[in-house]
Amino acid sequence: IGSRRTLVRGDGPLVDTVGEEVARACARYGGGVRHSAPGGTGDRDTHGDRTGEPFDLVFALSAAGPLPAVVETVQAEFRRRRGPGESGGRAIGDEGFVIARHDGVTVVLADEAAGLLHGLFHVVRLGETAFGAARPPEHHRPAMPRRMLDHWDHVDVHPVMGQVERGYAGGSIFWRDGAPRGDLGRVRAYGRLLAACGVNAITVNNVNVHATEAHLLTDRLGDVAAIAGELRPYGIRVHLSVGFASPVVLGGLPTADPLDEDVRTWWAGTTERVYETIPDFGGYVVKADSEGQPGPFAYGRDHADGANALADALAPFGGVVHWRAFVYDHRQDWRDRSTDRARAAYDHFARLDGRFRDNVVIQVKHGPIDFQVREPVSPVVAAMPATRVAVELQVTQEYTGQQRHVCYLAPMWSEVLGFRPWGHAGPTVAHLAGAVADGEGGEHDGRAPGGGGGLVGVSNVGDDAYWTGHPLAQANLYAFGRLAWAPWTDPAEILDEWIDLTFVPVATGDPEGLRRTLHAMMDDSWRTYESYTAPLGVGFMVRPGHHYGPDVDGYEYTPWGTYHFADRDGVGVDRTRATGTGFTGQYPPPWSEVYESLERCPDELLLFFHHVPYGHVLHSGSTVIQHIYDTHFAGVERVAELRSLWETLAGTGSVPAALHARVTDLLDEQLRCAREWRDQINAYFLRKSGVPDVHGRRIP
Ligand code: BDP
Repeated sequence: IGSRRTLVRGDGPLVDTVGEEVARACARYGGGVRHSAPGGTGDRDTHGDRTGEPFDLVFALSAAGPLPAVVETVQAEFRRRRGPGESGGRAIGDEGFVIARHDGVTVVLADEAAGLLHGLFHVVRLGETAFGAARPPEHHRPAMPRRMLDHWDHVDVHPVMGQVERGYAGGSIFWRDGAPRGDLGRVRAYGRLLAACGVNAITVNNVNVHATEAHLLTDRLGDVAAIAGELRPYGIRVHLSVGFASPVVLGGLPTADPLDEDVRTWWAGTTERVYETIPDFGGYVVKADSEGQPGPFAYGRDHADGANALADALAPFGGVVHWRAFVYDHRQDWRDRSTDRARAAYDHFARLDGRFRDNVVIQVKHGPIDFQVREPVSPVVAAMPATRVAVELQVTQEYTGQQRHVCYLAPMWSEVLGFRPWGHAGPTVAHLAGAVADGEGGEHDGRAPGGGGGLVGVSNVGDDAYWTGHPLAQANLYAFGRLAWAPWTDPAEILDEWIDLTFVPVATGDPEGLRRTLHAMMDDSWRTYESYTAPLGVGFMVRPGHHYGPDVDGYEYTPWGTYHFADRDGVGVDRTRATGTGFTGQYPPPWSEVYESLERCPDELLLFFHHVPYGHVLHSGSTVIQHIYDTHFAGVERVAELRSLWETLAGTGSVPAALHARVTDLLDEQLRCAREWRDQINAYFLRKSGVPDVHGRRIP
């Protein structure tokens, strides 16, 4: 872009951002930019700059007429291709854009400025190809309307969790020691990064709302407004995590009962003041009756009563409440099988379907437990056809290596988004979360009337120089945004884009070699991580508290959870209807039957659904116990290979030296940790089962 002559046509803050982005690129590469508001005619006939030279690139808002002739041609061609009935005024859509190459000019056309901004980043992604052969108008628009990152940042430093709960990339970019960091330049740069990934909403504080952050809603709202001000030019709306007890904590009321009139008035007045300060405020995120957070149960109300009270306060301003379904009794009792943690969200929420306001989004973790390396898709996603549902992913790698291990998560997310709860003929999870594929009319079976709630990710960003601690963990941030925009994209293709955008511009070495090496390291890294950690879907074999490294029985005898039930005879959790907790019954057919059946249950989830003897033979032909040994040995070998692959890039100029050194150190830690996992898991199961490894390998 920077070496081209560019015309930016339109007005408004986001169009200014596009103009500034192009100007910034030009300052580096010597192109030229002309930014003209609607009504200007100088560029119409010649589609050239002041010197009469033709433009190479034009960004134009469809309403910013009269448009340069080349743009009009592209617009007409786009309409012709869309066919009758769809050629109305706003066919491109809120955040969509049309890109074409015609008559030697690359044209980006949008109905709204946000679309132009996304078009700009698309041109950056295309690189030189954007200026090659003629290309007919291509229409791009996000599949999901809301693509949101939730920050688990604390305003105060939490005594146990630190500044960022489950953060592995340094401190918060927003807060330090109870106050705003004041580095608004960094917040602006973050907005730019997010927009380039396709994200359009964030929450700026943790879902566990402690003393100081509660005040962000009222007397400290200015701190939130300052952040919103920096993110607005990149089309990103700010949301706030709020405590359900706010009317008591902040308003001095004796109750937070959602049906109490004073409570409702308090929420209405408070919310009105929020919108006076931040007119484009997104809404609230609430974790209620979960892990010690207050909620409607205290008043004998249910989660629909709770969510609707906040939704009513937000509705006049177009705001939404993201109400999390992560509700379980963390004092579960295994004498009562129905207290299975996996069942809890469905047991609480499914029966409330139809009772939520249109501006309530139920935010569901992708699996029924808690972001483990392998879980089935949460049955809640398919259980609420009359409710808007958002799917929540964990971009921060709490249970997947904490940004010290290479673990590219897009393949996992892609499996989740592509899962079809009703089998082949039904919609995917992406559809249920609101995704509309290009060419689809907009309605799809199973999607809630108000549209789906979108995709939410728990952010993996901090104040680290590489943003994400592990430089390769940036790929997860990028992939989150891209999958929220286009859930059907191949994870390997997303990785390619990320490699091109991140390394190729600075690489002096062989870009193809770099690409091959990074693919070899990252494509399967999630499965590699799974292979040397918790096997076959059991999960939670982590050290309690911080959740890094192995501890097979760390949580096994706590009331918070029981996850593997290993004894001398076998392992796994019986969640069947026949003899277990009955969790399989929360799925519609065919999955209720597939998971119930020991014969049909997929290997990778076997121990999530069944308790089996160590000698049970998997579909793969191996026994459970031999599978555990084999995958743990192989996983460590694979990490050693990753380490060698990365070594081949040393000194090649393909990646900056400091970055190379950082990743090398992290790979050393990954290898150390993978060996620790292998040895503990293998030793544990060897002792429990007494069954030796058929290959006689050393198990300490
Ligand atoms: C768990 C985290 C905890 C979060 C919780 C949540 O360990 O820090 O508060 O999820 O989602 O995975 O609220």
